Amino acid sequence: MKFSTSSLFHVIEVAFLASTSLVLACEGDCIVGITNAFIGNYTAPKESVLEKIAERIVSELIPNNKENAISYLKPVIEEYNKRAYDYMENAIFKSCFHGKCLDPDTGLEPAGCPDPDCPLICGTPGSLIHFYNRLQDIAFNSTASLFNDIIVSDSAAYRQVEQRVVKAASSNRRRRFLRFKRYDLARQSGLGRERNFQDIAGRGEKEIRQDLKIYLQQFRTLLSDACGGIGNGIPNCSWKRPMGEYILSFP
Ligand SMILES: *[C@@H]1O[C@H](CO)[C@@H](O)[C@H](O)[C@H]1NC(C)=O
Ligand SMILES: *[C@@H]1O[C@H](CO)[C@@H](O)[C@H](O)[C@H]1NC(C)=O
Ligand SMILES: CC(=O)N[C@H]1CO[C@H](CO)[C@@H](O)[C@@H]1O
Repeated sequence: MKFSTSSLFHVIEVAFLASTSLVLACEGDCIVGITNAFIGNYTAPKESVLEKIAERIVSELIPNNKENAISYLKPVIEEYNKRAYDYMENAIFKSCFHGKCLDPDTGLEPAGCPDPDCPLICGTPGSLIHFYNRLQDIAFNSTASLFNDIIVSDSAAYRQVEQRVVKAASSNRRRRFLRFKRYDLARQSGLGRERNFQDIAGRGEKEIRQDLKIYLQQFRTLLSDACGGIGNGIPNCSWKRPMGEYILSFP
């Protein structure tokens, strides 16, 4: 009696584990939750980098700027926010962590899968834990690559930023030019001075566009710095412990 009860239990337990391990994977809420968690965690480092870039743009290209520096970047920030979820989900799950965890040699699911620590790359919480370093690198790369995409692709959002900056920079040059001209007229020297002013006033529109793109393309490098350095394993953008707990909260 004793024997048969426990073996019955055993059968039920095995059947339960087998049936659940077939459905347990990082899908649905797990995918959405983890994607959003990384996007949320990147908010602070990303914003600090955008602020640095915006301040540099203003200080180098728009002296005497009156606007909030970050407002020049608003169109690309909005575009980024619009695309961030799909881009991150695609990078983490569609491109990497998906599918069943079956050992190619045995055709079986290895120990530790789907939880808590699964030694195959697949779509389970345990796999995200086992390959956490890879996961954190993907999240970093996705954050940096999306921003770069928006900049280098000459997206509509990027062109709006360009227009705003060029406009602010040239109205500024115009103001300075008028000031210079008044000074110049007062000194009663003529045209030669105007041409000279172009040199000190600095950049024409083309150069402003070039510089703007260079500053914006610093995003990846500055994000790496804010994260404590790619070479150091981005310690400040790992969030290994809270993220690990969160990942394992999914069955
Ligand atoms: C970074 O992300 C982009 C876009 O998802 C991808 O094309 C590229 O291969 C990734 N690079 C690395 C090193 O993962
Ligand atoms: C990384 O985090 C540590 C500990 O919170 C902090 O002292 C350090 O300044 C951070 N590094 C960067 C680049 O933000
Ligand atoms: C700094 C930060 O935002 N940490 C959060 C990262 O995401 C996990 C999972 O949502 C949170 O628990 C952390 O607080």
